[in-house]
Amino acid sequence: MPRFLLSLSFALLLTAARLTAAAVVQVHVTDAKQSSVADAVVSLIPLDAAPVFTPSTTPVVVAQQGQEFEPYVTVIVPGTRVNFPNQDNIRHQVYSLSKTKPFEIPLYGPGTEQSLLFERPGIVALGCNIHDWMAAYIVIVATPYYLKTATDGMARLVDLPPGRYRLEVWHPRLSGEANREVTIAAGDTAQQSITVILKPDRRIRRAPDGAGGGYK
Ligand SMILES: [Cu+2]
Repeated sequence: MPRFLLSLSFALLLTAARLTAAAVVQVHVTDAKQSSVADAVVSLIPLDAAPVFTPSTTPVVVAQQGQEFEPYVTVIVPGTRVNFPNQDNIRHQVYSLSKTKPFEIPLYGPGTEQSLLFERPGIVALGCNIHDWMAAYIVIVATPYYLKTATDGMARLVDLPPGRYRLEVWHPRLSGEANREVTIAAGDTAQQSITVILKPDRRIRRAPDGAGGGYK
């Protein structure tokens, strides 16, 4: 092949790669005081095509550990099963009053596990009927593109097909809504900064260790 044809086809190949190359979006979530916000759920919902997502095949775990839920915030897609192992030496009674998935698991003991399927997108606030301070959230998002912010308030979403998305941020203490439309170009590494208004932390403080709260 003549050299110019070779370089032409190489150039065309490069262009094609650039048009379809996956993009990266780095989202930084801060509060009104410009402090980084951890445990915020960042999701990108495709607007040009219906999102395709598959539930995780490995079990997603929300444990009861030291009379707390662990982790505090869990993000999954619809159709995901979540296991709730009791890793304490006392019993717990996990429930949710949320519209997305109201449930009440009967009291269950140390070393046992209960499991539930989450089919609808939405927010599920978890509580324990025995330990008032126990609180956690399961966020079900209908998109494969999601992450929780780390302690530096950052979420780095990769492998994004180019196109238009609704960028949504959710946090347990979010006041109002936090979303915007973004257009992602092929091969791009985009930065997005989102400031959220957070309500005061009203979590119930647990009793100091040894001061009660156990229920055998
Ligand atoms: Cu409990």
